[in-house]
Amino acid sequence: MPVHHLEETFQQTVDAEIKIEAKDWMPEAYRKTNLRQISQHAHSEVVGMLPEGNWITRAPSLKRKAILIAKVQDEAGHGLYLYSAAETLGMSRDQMIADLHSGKAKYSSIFNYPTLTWADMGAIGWLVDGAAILNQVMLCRTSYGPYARAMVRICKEESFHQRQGFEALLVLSKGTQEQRAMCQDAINRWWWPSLMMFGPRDSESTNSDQSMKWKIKRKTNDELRQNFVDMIAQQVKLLGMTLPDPDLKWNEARGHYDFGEINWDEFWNVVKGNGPCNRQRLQARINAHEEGAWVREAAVAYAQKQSAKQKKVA
Ligand code: BYC
Repeated sequence: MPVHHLEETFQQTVDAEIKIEAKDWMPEAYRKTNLRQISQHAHSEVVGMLPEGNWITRAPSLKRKAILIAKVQDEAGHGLYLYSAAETLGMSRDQMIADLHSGKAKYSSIFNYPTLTWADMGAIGWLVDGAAILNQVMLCRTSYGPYARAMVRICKEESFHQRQGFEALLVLSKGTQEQRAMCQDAINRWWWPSLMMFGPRDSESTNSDQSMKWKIKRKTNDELRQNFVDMIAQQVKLLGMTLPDPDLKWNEARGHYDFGEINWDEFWNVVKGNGPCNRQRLQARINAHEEGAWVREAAVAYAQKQSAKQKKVA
């Protein structure tokens, strides 16, 4: 069949909300865009373990420590489901990880900020996971089957993450003067970077038009960012805290909150590798990979022994 017929049939399949599966014909650019997005998403989950992992040994109680360990472990799991989904598009996990380590592949800007106090664990859960969930609920309906199915389970786990973060902040917000100040400070530092997670403005978003047409993305960056602001502007009232934006104001005519200008120079600076923790995060991943080499070698040796044994029996 000529390629333009294949492309037409492909678009009709997408428009009919039928999932695209690994063995189906797909335009090369569709395969590449999904591979880019899913692998970046996987890298974000894995690098995302680092800022929170920093607080496991310093959690204020056994209960908080157990919750934090479970959450960080969940992120590792999310990385694994997503690497598997990405592999169906024809790139090995080793190659994806090599691209992360060489700086070729991106991961979310948000994980290049430091976690300075315990309240940051709450702010990450509430704001960062809150932003992630809005994006990921949309991705449960993405057109590529393996990605959509991975997202369903991830979203269930993320919603627990967000609630535990909000609850941790709620406790601080009812605490001493110092605890309340720590809570407000964490919100101040994480608010703007959380808004940046949704990516550049739609007018600057190079991939959005095509990704919307192929239903890889179901909502644009600006739509999701607005949904997030509307949700958080309400929830922050329950904490008795404020968001660090003097321009945040309900707009009756639009039925949405207006909000201030994001510092896009800061965003692009972080995306290009020059944020406060970019080098530290990448180095931590490279070290972990190198230190884990013996585990991979042992697993391969064991698998070889098992298959040799089976061959002998056969
Ligand atoms: N950071 O054309 P655009 C989590 C890049 S993990 C860095 O709009 P697209 C969690 C973008 O890649 C949350 N780079 O792109 C884990 C593109 O560059 P390339 C991670 C960014 O793909 C642990 C360029 O800017 N979630 O939840 O249509 C603990 C132009 O952008 C960012 C996902 O990965 C950014 N923030 O839309 C706690 C969700 N934004 O690749 C929590 C899946 C943009 O062309 N990803 N760029 O060189 C997506 O939904 C989309 O990829 C995005 C961007 C909405 C992020």
